[in-house]
Amino acid sequence: MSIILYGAALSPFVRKADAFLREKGAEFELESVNIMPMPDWFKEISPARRIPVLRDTEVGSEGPLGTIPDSSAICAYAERKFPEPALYPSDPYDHGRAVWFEEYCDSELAGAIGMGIFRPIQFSRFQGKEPDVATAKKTYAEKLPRPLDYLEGEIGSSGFLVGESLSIADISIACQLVQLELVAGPLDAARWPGVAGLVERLAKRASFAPCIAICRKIVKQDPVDLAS
Ligand SMILES: N[C@@H](CCC(=O)N[C@@H](CS)C(=O)NCC(=O)O)C(=O)O
Repeated sequence: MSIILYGAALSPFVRKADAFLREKGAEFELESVNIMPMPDWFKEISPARRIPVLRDTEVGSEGPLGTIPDSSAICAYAERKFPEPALYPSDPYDHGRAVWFEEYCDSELAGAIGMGIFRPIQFSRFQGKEPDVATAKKTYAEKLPRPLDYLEGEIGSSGFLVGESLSIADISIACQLVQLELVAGPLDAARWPGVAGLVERLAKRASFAPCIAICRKIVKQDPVDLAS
């Protein structure tokens, strides 16, 4: 197999690259890397010390040659390597918007969900501690509504963020919200119907389902109710 994706299913950024490659119908292998602590061989190919990193063995099979770090760079690479189906719109404005949503979800949404909710709940559990529900509830109440309200208003009548078909924008939002769902249950569909519907549809796709199934086996505990 020429493509290897290094990472761990529980990372929303690995999930993004994984789902993107699956939507492309690309053959690849997800090779698990434990980053706590990060092995030396992986540090050599991950200058930012983060997962995911992709290796294309047709380009190089050892060391940094043939590797691409960062989910956004990986998706941009995969779009060129496997052009069909296109997951970045060809229209210049739509393309710009899709890249913007990718960036927004990877930064604003990921920051609130990852640092403010997932870590306080799940990392505490991994360490054998009680989940820090107070921090997660505060984030849910104070930091999550603004990005979700914004994204809710951007979802078109097609049910997608940009244009009439699935794009990197939809994959990016779903990857982060699956992270929320793993520890806090489904998003409030009465408050954010467009976002909740989009995530529900994507989570059922063959591109997302395998990774989510692995994550559910890792996160065994019942979701924490953050809304009350
Ligand atoms: N911008 C990066 C972010 C990747 C990232 O933050 N990955 C996390 C896991 S979810 C990581 O590797 N963290 C390592 C650490 O915090 O030590 C991307 O899109 O790939």
